[in-house]
Amino acid sequence: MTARDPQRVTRLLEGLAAGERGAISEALNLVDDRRSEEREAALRLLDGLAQRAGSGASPHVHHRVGITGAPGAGKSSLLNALVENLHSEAAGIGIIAVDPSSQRSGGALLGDRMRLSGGARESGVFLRSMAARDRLGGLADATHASATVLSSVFHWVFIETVGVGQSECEVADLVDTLVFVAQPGAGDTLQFMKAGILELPDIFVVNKSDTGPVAERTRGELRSTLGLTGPGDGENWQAPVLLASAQDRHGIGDLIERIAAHRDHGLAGGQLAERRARGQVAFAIESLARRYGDFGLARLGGAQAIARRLEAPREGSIFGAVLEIGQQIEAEIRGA
Ligand SMILES: Nc1nc2c(ncn2[C@@H]2O[C@H](COP(=O)(O)OP(=O)(O)OP(=O)(O)O)[C@@H](O)[C@H]2O)c(=O)[nH]1
Ligand SMILES: [Mg+2]
Repeated sequence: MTARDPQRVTRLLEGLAAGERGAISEALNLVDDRRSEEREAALRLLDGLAQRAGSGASPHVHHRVGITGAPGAGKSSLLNALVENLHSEAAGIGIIAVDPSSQRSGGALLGDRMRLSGGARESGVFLRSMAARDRLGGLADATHASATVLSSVFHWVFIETVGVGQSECEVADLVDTLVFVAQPGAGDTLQFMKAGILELPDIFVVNKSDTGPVAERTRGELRSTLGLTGPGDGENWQAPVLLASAQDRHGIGDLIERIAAHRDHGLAGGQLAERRARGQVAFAIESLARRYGDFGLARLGGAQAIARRLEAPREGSIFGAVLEIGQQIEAEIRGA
């Protein structure tokens, strides 16, 4: 397919630069294609996007935000409210909804609601659902690649995932800001303490505040539990615990302000750049491991050695580095 259409990557890069919806869809399909013959084209496309971003006025022009939380906590509803609120900014919004299963499709629900809210298609909101069930924990490469495509077009990129512990760890470094949506009275705090990942979210929001005092109580619990992990100072971001109601559109403006404040904090202190670099390495290792297996990685000294190499300063994008390392692994295998 690639051989028959050598101009495909160039055409997609042009289409994305023009913000064409057809090009966005096709690019997302390409970077999510698991067939090996499409892999090189996907990496070349991503490399082209990264180079273009690097040559722009600001390398940090977009903002990737993860929305996580238990099933039914109201992630899609809150996202819908955020999108309505951000609409007026006209900066463009891309959304990746990682569906936990085919039965409960938050992404489809969100899509339906956006159609209901009207005008979303024309006004620069783009939604893509990804099935999580056949990913076997491998969120990093598909999410990073899709987010790279969307953030080449849109200022805001939201990624909705169902949080059950492991997925927060996976997604935390793939986004600039991680928002955890808690259910009133659902024992989220306890679950979090057990999983030992309370420190991952940058912002907590107890949704469904319209249901009464139990939301306020959950907020208090979360706050005191977070207090145990030590107070923030000028350098460390102290995760706020907010109250909101997606249903009543309460607390949405405050949530947006905190999300923006977290990005500004990370930009000023350098944490944002560090985090993006970690996310890139996670992407690269997962992508190489999926293609070549542990056996292939061992040819270049194993995953840790490759990660160290990727952490070192490099010319060019992470996608170019993945292509190059892949070629080296292939050469080693051929030579063996
Ligand atoms: N009372 C109340 N109900 C809400 C609120 N936000 C969401 N809900 C309801 O909670 C249910 C789940 O909402 P979703 O937005 O689909 O939740 P989700 O976290 O995206 O769910 P999954 O994607 O399936 O994990 C729906 O019935 C919503 O109508 C809120 O602020 N108040
Ligand atoms: Mg949902």
